Amino acid sequence: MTYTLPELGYSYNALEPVIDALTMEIHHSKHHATYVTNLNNALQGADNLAGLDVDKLITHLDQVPEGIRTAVRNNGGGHSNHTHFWRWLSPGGDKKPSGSLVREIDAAFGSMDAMMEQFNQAALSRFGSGWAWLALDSTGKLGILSTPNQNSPVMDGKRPLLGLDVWEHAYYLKYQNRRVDYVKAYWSVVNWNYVQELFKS
Ligand code: MN3
Repeated sequence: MTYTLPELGYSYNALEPVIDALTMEIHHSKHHATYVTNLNNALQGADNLAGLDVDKLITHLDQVPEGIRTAVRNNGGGHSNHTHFWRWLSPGGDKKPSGSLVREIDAAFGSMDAMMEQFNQAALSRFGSGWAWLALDSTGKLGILSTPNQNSPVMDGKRPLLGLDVWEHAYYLKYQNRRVDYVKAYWSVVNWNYVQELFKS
């Protein structure tokens, strides 16, 4: 089995004006597609690994041969992160979380606004390329973190609930150097249904 580029589930212009169509098209059909291609290439001949769910693959990087470990970290991480990312986005967004997730966020951060503030800080203080995350640690505790490159919280035994790509390729065409505007605008297109689905699973 080889890894494949997932469908977006909406059109490239569906997130306008928050994320422009050209950015979405290049991000999905070029950047994500390249991670998939490079991951498949790296795993050629490693038949015991190539069939694994990508999150399982990157959870156990220590079991990946050293010669391809960096390629699997970067491209497996890239494939996992972007596969989630397309689902964290939804035209118009899905309003706010509800039920047990809201209670959990309130308990961990004090309020939804406080969680968003911490998440924004993580996204803005990530130097260079990477991601900001709302994630569950192995004890089930919610936290905010950021990772460099295409590293995923999964690689540290955590479970991402929400992530934001802060690589320049995710926003530069529309926002140029104004990462702060991109980060703030993100909240209006977050698909909370998917966040809750991940929280419950
Ligand atoms: Mn990206």
